[in-house]
This record gives sequence, C-alpha cells and structure tokens, in this order.
Amino acid sequence: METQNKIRIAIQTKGRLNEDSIKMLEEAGIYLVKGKRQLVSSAKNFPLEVLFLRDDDIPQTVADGMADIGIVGLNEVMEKKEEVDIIQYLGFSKCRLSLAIPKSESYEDVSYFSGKKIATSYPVILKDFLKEKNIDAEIHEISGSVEIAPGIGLADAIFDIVSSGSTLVSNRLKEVEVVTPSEAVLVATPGLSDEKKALLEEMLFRIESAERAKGKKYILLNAPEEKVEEISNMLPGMKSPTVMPLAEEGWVSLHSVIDENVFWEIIGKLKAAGAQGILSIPIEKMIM
Ligand code: PRT
Ligand code: ZN
Repeated sequence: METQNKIRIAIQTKGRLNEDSIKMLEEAGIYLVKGKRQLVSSAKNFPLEVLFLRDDDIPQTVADGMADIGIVGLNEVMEKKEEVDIIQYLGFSKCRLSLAIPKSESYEDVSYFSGKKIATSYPVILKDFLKEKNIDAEIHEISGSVEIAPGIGLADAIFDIVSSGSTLVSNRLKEVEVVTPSEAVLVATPGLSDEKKALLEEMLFRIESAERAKGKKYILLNAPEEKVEEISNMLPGMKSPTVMPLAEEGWVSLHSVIDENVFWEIIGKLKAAGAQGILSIPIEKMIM
C-alpha cells in the first residue's frame, strides 16, 4: 500500500507551537503544501502527511497511532500520560510549570500548600508533585485564565505555565516552586514500522544538521603566508582551516567555521595578526 511509505506527523493547528514546528520542518528542507486551514496537509518534497490538531489532542493521537509522530509541549505529554516515546527535545517553546501564590504572602517551603486550594489546568502533574512532597492540598481544575483565580477568591494559589513571568507579576502573584521545565518535544508511537523508522531517522538527521549550523559562521579572510599558523590557531574550525593561495604572492585566503559568539572575541586578534578582508557568512546546514 502506498500510504505505508509515508510518515504522518501531528502538529498544532494554531498557537505557540505552530510556527516553530513548521519552521523546524522547513529548516530540514521539508515544505508543506499551503492551503486553507485544513485538518490534513502534506509535504511537497518529503513523504510526510501533516495532521493539524489542538495541542491537547496530540499525545493521544500519537499514542493511538493515528499519527506516527508529533510535536507537542513536554507539559502535555506529562499531563496526558499517554504512551508515546520522546524522540527529541526541540529547544523551542521553553517554559516551566510552577506554583505561584499572592505576592503579599510570605513563603518558606512547599508545606505552605498544605490545606490550600490550588487552581490549575495541569491537575495530573500537580497531583504527582504534591504526592511526592507529601502535601495534602485541594486541586481546583480550570481550563483557562488560571492566573486570575486567587484575585477573585477562587483559589489560594495557582499551578501554571510560566515563561517570562510577566503574567504572574500583572496578577500580583509570585513564583515559589518550579515543578518542571518544559519545551517542545518530538514524540513517536511506540513500535513504528521499519519503513517509518527510516523516514523518522532521515528527518532527525536533517533537523540535526540544521540545528548544528545554528550559531555557526563560515569565515573567510586574507592573511600573509607567514602568519597562517598563528591565525589558524585562533580558528577552532571543524577540522583545520582551508588555506588557498591568492594571486598576490605571499598572501593566502583562510576559510573556517567558528561559533558566532567567538567571532567578536577573536576579530581583534585576527586583525592584529595581519588578517584582512574578513568575511562572516551564515551557514544553513552542517553535515559531520
Ligand atoms: O488551541 P490549543 O489547545 O492547541 O493551544 P493552547 O492554547 O492550549 O496552547 P498554547 O498555544 O498557548 O501553548 C502551547 C504550548 O506552548 C504549551 O503547552 C507550552 O508547552 C508552550 N508554552 C511556552 C506556553 C508558554 N510558553 C506560555 N507562556 N504555553 C502557555 N503560556 C501561557 C501561560 O499559560 C500563561 O498564561 O503564557 C502565560 C505566561 O507567560 P509569561 O511569559 O507571562 O510568563
Ligand atoms: Zn491546548
């Protein structure tokens, strides 16, 4: 069957994960057929089918095998407790799940929460945490605007996603316990077929190559021949730098790959050593 040779990914229809999920696929050279907001789409140049879902539905869809893989927040994976394999941490949509209380309250330790009413959209994760800490508290599950609960007398505290912390501040709350960090993860159905595993491997290889290139620059410079060794030592490249003769006698061109953040550190040293015409170029992909 033809569909056997395709892999199906579930990604968020709209919301915080959508754009970065599509961007990650594009960096891996996989472009989606653009249409209206349909439920299913496909890739132009990779045997990939895309299922657009609410993030809450992604863990179960992947666990059931309706989608082979999915991109979702680790927080949803932890909350839903569906059986999925976490294949890769993706480094975007980073946040944390934290307990917060009114700013005016004094706080010593987690025993503060004994007998308190805590509002959250993540009752499962919270329950596990309280159990581990031996705290008996009341969990009040609400689906949105958790942060307003203490202000309107609906709860004593909240357990919610925190990113910059500004939502807490504007609701006069303070973060007192970080329960778990979260970020987008790539999940897969346990027991993928060999064909689908091979497609997943190919995707991972591409994602990694694009990831590796981030923050790296390709740098080119001209230098007097007698300075090649000194300058090479300043350029920790993939292997040793490429050295090519220039038309002008006694001069060479050096090429190397460096971390973006060391670029400004070494630029002065390179110039002092006689380097000229220094160029820094972004790198798209890096295959080791
Ligand atoms: O419609 P659908 O159900 O698909 O989307 P959703 O509304 O449930 O989720 P969405 O798009 O808001 O978030 C998707 C995922 O992004 C979450 O599951 C997290 O893994 C991740 N993420 C990263 C965040 C945040 N950062 C975040 N800041 N999810 C939510 N927030 C909210 C948080 O709930 C709180 O209200 O932002 C507020 C806090 O932000 P700060 O910056 O003020 O601290
Ligand atoms: Zn959701």
